[in-house]
Amino acid sequence: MTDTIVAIATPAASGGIGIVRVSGPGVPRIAGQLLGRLPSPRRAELLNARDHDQGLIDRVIALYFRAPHSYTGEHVLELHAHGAPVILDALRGRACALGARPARAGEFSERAFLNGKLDLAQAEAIADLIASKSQAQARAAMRSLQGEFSARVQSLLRALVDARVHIEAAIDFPEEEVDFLSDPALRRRMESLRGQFEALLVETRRGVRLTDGLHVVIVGRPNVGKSSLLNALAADERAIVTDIPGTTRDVLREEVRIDDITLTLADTAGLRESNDVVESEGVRRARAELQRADVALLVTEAAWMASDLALLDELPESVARVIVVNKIDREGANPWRESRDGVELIGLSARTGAGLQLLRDALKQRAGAGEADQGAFSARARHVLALETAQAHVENAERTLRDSRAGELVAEELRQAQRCLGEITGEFTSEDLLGAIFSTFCIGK
Ligand SMILES: Nc1nc2c(ncn2[C@@H]2O[C@H](COP(=O)(O)OP(=O)(O)OP(=O)(O)O)[C@@H](O)[C@H]2O)c(=O)[nH]1
Ligand SMILES: [Mg+2]
Repeated sequence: MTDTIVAIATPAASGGIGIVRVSGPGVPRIAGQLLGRLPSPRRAELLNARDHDQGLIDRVIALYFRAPHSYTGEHVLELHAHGAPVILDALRGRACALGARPARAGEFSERAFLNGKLDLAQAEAIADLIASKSQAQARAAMRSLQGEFSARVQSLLRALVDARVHIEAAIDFPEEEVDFLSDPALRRRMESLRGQFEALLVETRRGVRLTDGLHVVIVGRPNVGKSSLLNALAADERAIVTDIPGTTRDVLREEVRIDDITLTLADTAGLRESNDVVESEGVRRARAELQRADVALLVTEAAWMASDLALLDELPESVARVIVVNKIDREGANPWRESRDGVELIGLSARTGAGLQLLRDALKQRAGAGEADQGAFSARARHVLALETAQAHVENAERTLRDSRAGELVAEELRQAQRCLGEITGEFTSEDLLGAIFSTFCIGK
């Protein structure tokens, strides 16, 4: 039988109201002892919460949700007390004395998941909603919590199962198997499946960008003004700026908000060959940082531009590129922005701030500003990975079907793909994965 858990659900600080939450089969008994009686389900009742010696701990608004009609699916009791940490501690302590135990991080949500109240992607959306730093992030997380992302995964799962059933039926009738498997309708079905994977992957990657914020890496040769640009965007003297080439050695990260979007900016060491051990290490780190970037922000100056563009050649395809031609104040030029072959070029001055807004706008577009208003949902890197792996299995299945018509192998690839999708919603999960996910939640959630 499950035990009963208790936690303070509000932040650990003084506030107008603080909430203690209890979940599990022991709720009716604990309420009886603590409050004198169990409140009627779903009715706010003002009751005295008393200690073991009948001393008054606090007068609280008590809310009882009878299983299974609660967040966790178990009996849940919420005590809305005065928001003093000592009072909340006393209520929690009393619940423990009456048989509850302190909840682990995320344990209420984990129980909600285990009792089928939410799937895993929805549970993750709750954590993302709580952690969201902008309206856009909150809206996207709300959509996932409402099940929009899960519904997309489920519909893909159904298409996958249909294809599998089709193929397994063929295997069951060996004399007709080859005919079945060379049916053009089956091939079309597999093609359409691949298309659906592609579409969901695009949206899921966008969801991850919205959830995590964009990772922008500032690179360029020494002394072009990378650190100055970081400082200008952060509106703070974060990085050391000097006229000595090779000033920055380490990677310096700074979180920057542009309107509704969060960016992580990374300033890096200027790229050049160097005999200095420390600087060489800095250059190595700059290159490593680039491999993880969503956007590479290449800083250059008008005179260097042609040769500096070659630095972009080493970048992975998936990394977006924005080029900043800095120090336009020297020529007295006006800020400018143009787009060449999908690459943004912006002329600005990190020193005077002229043209900085053009750069902010460009970054905002890259980060998918406005996407949250177009129905984007929140997602996590783990979802992208599962989708990519599932997609690879579907591609294997398609190839096997085309090249060898080995029904068993095709069916097995599709089964694997199904497993991967099931990991997103939590149909297939290991204890380890669940532990890893819920342990990042806050206590009381
Ligand atoms: N005139 C002018 N000077 C600038 C501008 N931006 C930066 N500088 C100057 O260029 C020099 C180098 O600036 P940094 O920001 O340290 O350049 P960096 O690219 O970070 O250099 P490293 O860390 O050595 O790679 C400093 O003297 C800055 O004041 C600008 O927009 N206009
Ligand atoms: Mg620097």
